[in-house]
Amino acid sequence: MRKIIEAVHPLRHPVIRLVITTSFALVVFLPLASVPPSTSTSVLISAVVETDPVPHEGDAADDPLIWIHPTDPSLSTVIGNDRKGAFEVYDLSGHRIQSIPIAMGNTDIRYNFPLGGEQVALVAGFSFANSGLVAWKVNPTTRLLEEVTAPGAEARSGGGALYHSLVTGEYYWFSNTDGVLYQYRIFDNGLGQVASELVRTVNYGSGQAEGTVADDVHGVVYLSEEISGLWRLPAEPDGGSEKVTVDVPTTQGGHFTPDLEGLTLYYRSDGGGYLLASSQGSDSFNIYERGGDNAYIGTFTIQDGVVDGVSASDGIDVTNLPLGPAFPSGLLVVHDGKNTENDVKIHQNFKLVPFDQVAGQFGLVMDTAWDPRAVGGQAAILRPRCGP
Ligand SMILES: [Ca+2]
Ligand SMILES: [Ca+2]
Repeated sequence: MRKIIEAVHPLRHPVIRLVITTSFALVVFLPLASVPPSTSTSVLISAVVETDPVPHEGDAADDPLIWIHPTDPSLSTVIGNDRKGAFEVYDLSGHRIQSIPIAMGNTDIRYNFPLGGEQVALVAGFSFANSGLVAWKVNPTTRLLEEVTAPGAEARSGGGALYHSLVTGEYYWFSNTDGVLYQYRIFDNGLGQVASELVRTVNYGSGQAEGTVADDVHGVVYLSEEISGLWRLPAEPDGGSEKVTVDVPTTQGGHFTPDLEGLTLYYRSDGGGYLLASSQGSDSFNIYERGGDNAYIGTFTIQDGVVDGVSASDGIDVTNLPLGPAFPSGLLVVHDGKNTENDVKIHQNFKLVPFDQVAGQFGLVMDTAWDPRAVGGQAAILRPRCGP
């Protein structure tokens, strides 16, 4: 079913509010009519920049995100976690400019979050250190993170992602934990700190899960259950529990090799774009249409180039927005599970890939006009999940 909902931003029209109630529902499992059989031949691409290695050894780095500078996109940063005890900010040359000694799980970013009388770029995620939500605002002058967590802010372990609703203007954190989706509304507690409250719980699966990404325009959330499937669910708190199958493992005729890990979305202004997923077991990445039935497009691998290639990737992030001369058509950032220097394995890091390298290989339609920094900041239209 397709429908268009005109949504006016509630900051301008505060009368528009939905009553959000905590709900608990079993999933209605609606498998896609057919997942096209695997025909993937991995296309080879190279990264052009790698970040400084994370401080801890072993499988430590995990999930990157991209913060886009408000006026000069070449000053944007990559923010990534070292699960063993560091949360770090890197410039687009890969150099570390901040390291916060905290063990974080998955994190995400949204813009224009109302906090302490201003609108801030908010970075948030689950912290192993306090078993709850931790949030920072990005200082646009220093480009560094400043913590703004309210005492006792809740979140669950596992994967997670932020979501901004075009229906209500509210912001949410999703925790994706062992086949259960927990949705928390996040808000200013009145003291300029980010608090959370659980508003929805959906049992959608049974296995270990991590990759999570929400589509603010289409109002859906994608979830990777590591060994069994890539799913799509409604993102609104009252959206119900209808689960759609996007993909299944190659052993079942699909296109990923478990574990299925990080997910990210490439937005286009017309509502089209792409969903990218890390197929960790094959050291590669899948591309799907963002719209329609999320049709599978192709698979690529990041091979050795000016920096070493990428294997066993956990988290990924992408932006369509040009980020200066090095990334004129957007940026893909991925975790590298085996970082090497002169063929010697060293601490893990993150690799930066110009998105046009990906797009060019698959004939993807790019859009450098969509601005993620506009999310939450202006009137917008909630689009139907139309075709690509
Ligand atoms: Ca590598
Ligand atoms: Ca390297």
